[in-house]
Amino acid sequence: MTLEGEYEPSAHEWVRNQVAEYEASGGTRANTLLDTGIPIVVVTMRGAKSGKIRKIALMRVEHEGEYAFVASAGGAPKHPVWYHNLLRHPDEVLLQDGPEPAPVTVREITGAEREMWWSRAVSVYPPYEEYQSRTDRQIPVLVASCRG
Ligand code: F42
Repeated sequence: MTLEGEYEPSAHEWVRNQVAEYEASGGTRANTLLDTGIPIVVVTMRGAKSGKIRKIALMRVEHEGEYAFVASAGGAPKHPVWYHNLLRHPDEVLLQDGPEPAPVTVREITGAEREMWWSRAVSVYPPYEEYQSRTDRQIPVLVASCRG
């Protein structure tokens, strides 16, 4: 499964290398965050302005077939750019968690639903809590559901 369009690799070399290795190995290599041993997933999307195909890696936060995408960007003052892409094109998203990417629909969550997913995300990757303490922005949480 692919999205039609011109692929523009991430501006971050370590991210584009991790995405490339993950895809080339069918998710058997480069499938954790550096040496933490914590699993990641690869998300393919359409750029909000360029319309190009963009790919990023995110921590794997999964529950009953749905996934949370946490727009932490390490606690940076601004949301990561991919957050705007996903809001602009929520139905042009692929999620790769293993050998093959699959189509998903993405939506931002708030309130109690966000709190529930936030605690799931922090239990997978505790540094998210630290990232939130570094910034005044509330770190957005999106949920990806399989698109039939
Ligand atoms: N980032 C997270 O936020 N959360 C995570 O859980 C996470 C885990 C993770 C695990 C492994 C790994 O290797 C990286 C991980 N990252 C995580 C980092 C993540 O993959 C992204 O690199 C990071 O969040 C920054 O995303 P970004 O979309 O802000 O990337 C920037 C640097 C970027 O690529 N900018 C491009 C550029 O040319 O400067 C533009 C990209 C783009 O999408 N442009 C849009 C377009 O239209 O094409 C325009 C969008 C607009 O509105 O301007």
